[in-house]
Amino acid sequence: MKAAIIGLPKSGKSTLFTAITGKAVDPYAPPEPRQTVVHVPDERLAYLAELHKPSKVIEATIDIVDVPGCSLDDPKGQEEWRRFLPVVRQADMLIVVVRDFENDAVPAYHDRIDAKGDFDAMWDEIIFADLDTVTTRVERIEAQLKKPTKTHDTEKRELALLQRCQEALESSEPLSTVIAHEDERRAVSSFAFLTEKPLVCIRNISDEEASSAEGIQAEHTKASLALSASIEAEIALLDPADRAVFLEDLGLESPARDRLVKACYAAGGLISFLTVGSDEVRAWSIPAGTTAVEAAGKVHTDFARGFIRAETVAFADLLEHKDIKGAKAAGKVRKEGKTYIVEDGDLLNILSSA
Ligand SMILES: Nc1nc2c(ncn2[C@@H]2O[C@H](COP(=O)(O)OP(=O)(O)OP(=O)(O)O)[C@@H](O)[C@H]2O)c(=O)[nH]1
Ligand SMILES: [Mg+2]
Repeated sequence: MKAAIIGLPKSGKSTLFTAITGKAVDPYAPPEPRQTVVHVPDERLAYLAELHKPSKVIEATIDIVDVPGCSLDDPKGQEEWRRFLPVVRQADMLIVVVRDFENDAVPAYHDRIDAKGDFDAMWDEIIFADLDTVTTRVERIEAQLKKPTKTHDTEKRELALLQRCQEALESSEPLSTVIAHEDERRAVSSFAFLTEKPLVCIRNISDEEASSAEGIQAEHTKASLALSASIEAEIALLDPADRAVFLEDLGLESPARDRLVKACYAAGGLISFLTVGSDEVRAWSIPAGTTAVEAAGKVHTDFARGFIRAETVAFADLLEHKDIKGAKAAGKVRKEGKTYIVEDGDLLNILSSA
């Protein structure tokens, strides 16, 4: 699971990245994408670790990449944006940061503070990136269809789908509204369209607004959040013991990193399942709707191949009956087959012949 932070220049992306990593970003470093791994906080792991005393506790993770902003209305900026696009396409999710803070020392893009307007400008670029890909491909297939090849049927099918994509993009609609079926998704997966990816919008607000503000209501966002990247970065750079007091003073329940992870989980429709053993207690993130055999494959490809069944217990049932033994005695441990849809907080013990 990878999320890319994108946005107009100086909207506070790298400041947010600092808030996530707790490490200052060198302001003189060349503008290149940088990546970090964020652990998904999960209190259930602490309980399981207490029970099983494993040698390792492993949280689920999300990779987050900070992409430099580009001035999209000058040719040099456009060229840079195109250079960074492959990195953005590799991500499963987009985090768009828009500026809504006053800071005289930092000139605002186009000399205005207009969060919704900036979001719309960014949305246009996202749409345009996909439209560019689609148009190039449509032209190539049309040329191909003029040649006497034997693959015309497949090409015509792809063309029809891409023309529907083109129409949607031309009216600023994301491709997630066009590509609904699994076979369509497979047919276009190599393009890694941006408007198929879930989008989280971050409104980067002024310091004094920190706790009460809301995210911007923009169409096509799956989740939105308001935060002050500079305050959050300052807090993240403090000694861990001092952070809680500052967060509480600001009326914040948790640091930006945890709120962002939650928003990513919500936007991506992600859930976590858990595995326990004497060596490790671990959380794994999966999209909601994942089957038991797919979840087994996430743990180990062999487990999916040799899948027999998954002994399953919901974490809430385990908690109620203290441990797996107690849950078993209460009849809460189920035997589930390949097609079982895994729920958030399921503990899975996968039995496999492999
Ligand atoms: N007052 C205030 N200043 C901020 C905030 N977030 C960022 N800044 C300042 O805005 C400037 C730009 O922030 P960055 O985080 O580097 O912005 P960016 O989006 O990464 O910029 P590019 O990568 O160049 O596009 C820095 O001087 C930050 O200190 C904020 O929430 N409040
Ligand atoms: Mg930056």
